[in-house]
Amino acid sequence: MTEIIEAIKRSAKRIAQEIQTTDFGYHEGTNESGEQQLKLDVRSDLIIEEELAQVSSIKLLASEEKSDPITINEEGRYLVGYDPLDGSSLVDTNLSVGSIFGIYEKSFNGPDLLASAYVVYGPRVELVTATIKAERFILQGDDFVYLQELALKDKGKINAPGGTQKHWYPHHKKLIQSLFEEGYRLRYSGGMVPDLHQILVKGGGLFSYPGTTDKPSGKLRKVFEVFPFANIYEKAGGNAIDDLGRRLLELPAHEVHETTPCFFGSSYEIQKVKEYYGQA
Ligand code: AHM
Ligand code: MG
Repeated sequence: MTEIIEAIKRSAKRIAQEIQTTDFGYHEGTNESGEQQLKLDVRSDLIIEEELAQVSSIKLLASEEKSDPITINEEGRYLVGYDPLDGSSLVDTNLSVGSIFGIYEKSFNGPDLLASAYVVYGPRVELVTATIKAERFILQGDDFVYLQELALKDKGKINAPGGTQKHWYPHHKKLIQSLFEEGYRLRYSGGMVPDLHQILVKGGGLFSYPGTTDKPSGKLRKVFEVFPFANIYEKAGGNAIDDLGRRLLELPAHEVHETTPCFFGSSYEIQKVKEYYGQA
């Protein structure tokens, strides 16, 4: 596990450098979700593959940018699912982006996730890991320096509602509106890494990416995005559920690119989600 985290740190430093220097143009091709890939998506994917391929305890790698998992070492214990550059469509606007990693054993199902991590490329480069606790590190020079344990309070002040409002279901509109009526503030950049990071650092709130009339299963992918963040939120004392009120980490992934509606927050906001979704 330590070796994997070290490989993640090496890739984070290389990707941070790449963001500074690679142009923002498109690569010729789309990913499995049908999204056009940037050169930066493809470069970041290669960097992570190169670094993680050096870790002999890894059996399989699955990436948001690859159709199928690739084998690293048949005898390896761990399976790693990653999103090399989440929110990359924001790079041209100079907003923050991130990399997300889930470390699994046996399968890419939620219950088999052992640990997770993400990197935020913003004004600073930060790393958050969740093995036993959720811990925050900041890149200073060549080292990731420990900053703090991340712990959510029972209730926050931030509302980060994803998805296109035109396609929200009526009960979801009511949930979001009710939080604003309680005094919650809108904080949404469109990058799930900085949006979820902000809630963790400020101590609470709700990030939602619901199922919508055009995308009933939502947009965010279980293996690369949802399960890793669910683990981090739970380790920080928060909750992470789907639209049926189930713990996200109890869900299976029938294939690695599968998506799910998802809600991450402190306990108060997650209780509100359950009420408005009829699961309380
Ligand atoms: P990506 O992995 O292709 O970058 O997509 C994931 C991103 C998340 O960071 C963000 O929460 C979401 O897409 C926003 O999507 P949209 O703007 O389509 O609602
Ligand atoms: Mg992504």
